[in-house]
Amino acid sequence: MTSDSPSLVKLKDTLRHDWSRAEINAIFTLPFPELIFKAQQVHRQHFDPTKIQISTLLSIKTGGCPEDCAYCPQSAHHEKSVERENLMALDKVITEAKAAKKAGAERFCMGAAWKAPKDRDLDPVCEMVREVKALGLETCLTIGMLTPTQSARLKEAGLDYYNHNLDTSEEFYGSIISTRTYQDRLDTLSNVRDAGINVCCGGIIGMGENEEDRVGLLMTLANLPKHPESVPINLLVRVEGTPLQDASSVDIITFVRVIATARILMPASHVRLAAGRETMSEADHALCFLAGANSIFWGEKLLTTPNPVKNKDQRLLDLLGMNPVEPSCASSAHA
Ligand code: SAM
Ligand code: DTB
Ligand code: SF4
Repeated sequence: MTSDSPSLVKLKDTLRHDWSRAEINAIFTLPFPELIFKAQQVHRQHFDPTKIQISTLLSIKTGGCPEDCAYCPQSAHHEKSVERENLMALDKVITEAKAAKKAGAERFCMGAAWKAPKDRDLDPVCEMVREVKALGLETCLTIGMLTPTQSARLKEAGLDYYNHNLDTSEEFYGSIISTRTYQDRLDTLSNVRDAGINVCCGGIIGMGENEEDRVGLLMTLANLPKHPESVPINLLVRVEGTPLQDASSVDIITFVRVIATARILMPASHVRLAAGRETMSEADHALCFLAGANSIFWGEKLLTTPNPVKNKDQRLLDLLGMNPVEPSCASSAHA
């Protein structure tokens, strides 16, 4: 593991966790050229702007989810939800992880459509974490709410990151999900953090939220006791059969403003351009990277919906003169 240089340590010391709504709003609404310039300045203090962190997703337990998240095709509450499947066998997970590594992924993120894992589910999941890590990949899970004991077991198995999104502002949250509360989400984030696992937490843009909700989400994320190491910003994938199938689209400039503001508020975090890239042009991608996004999901599927194929992403990075971060040893999880 490489230790941070003294100057980077100093920069990290200046991270803030007391942003006011007015301050965030002032950043979010800056004239676009000023916003991008500021985001670029901050990005370059912490990262090489030509490097992109690469993660690959796998749904290890698909469909039949008891939660009612309005955006999600895996919720059993929605009419046309995806077919329910059992937990994937370990050998299949390993085959997929090997393929992801070969394709250049640094991190392998396994998702399960659970409200929370049952304690008996945790044994096979811990085994997956151990085996994926042994391949030299960083490990990430997103399997619902966790208790402190479950978090500790996953840490012990070698889990590097846990993804658990706040999705939107506390105020708008109730219009999107009724089966769990915002506080439930915050509690899991705190359990994961206390267990010493890196946190991946972000949200979705395009669910009918307003500007205040976008600012509110960013304020909650940036004012957590420690910034999430990864901040995924998803553009809603409007899936037929979900209550949000006809949600109004969001213009790319607004989406880029969210990315740039996240970059400025959480300067040392990886900001991930997550779901929604399938409908974005190369120029849209370039704007997101200029705004400070420095991570993507690589591979033709997210969990259940399509993502750009690898050739297309490779062409994009070639066009932009950008490169994936070199995979490091999985045992040295870093921010
Ligand atoms: N069940 C677990 C949970 O909700 O934490 C993990 C899987 S869940 C699919 C992970 C995240 O994917 C959600 O929190 C949400 O932010 C994102 N997501 C799900 N469906 C999406 C969609 N249609 N468009 C964009 N993001 C989506
Ligand atoms: C995140 O913020 N986005 C990813 C990952 N974390 C788990 C998931 C996106 C899912 C998009 C809908 C689907 O493919 O089912
Ligand atoms: Fe279930 Fe997660 Fe989908 Fe919500 S987002 S319905 S919790 S799989």
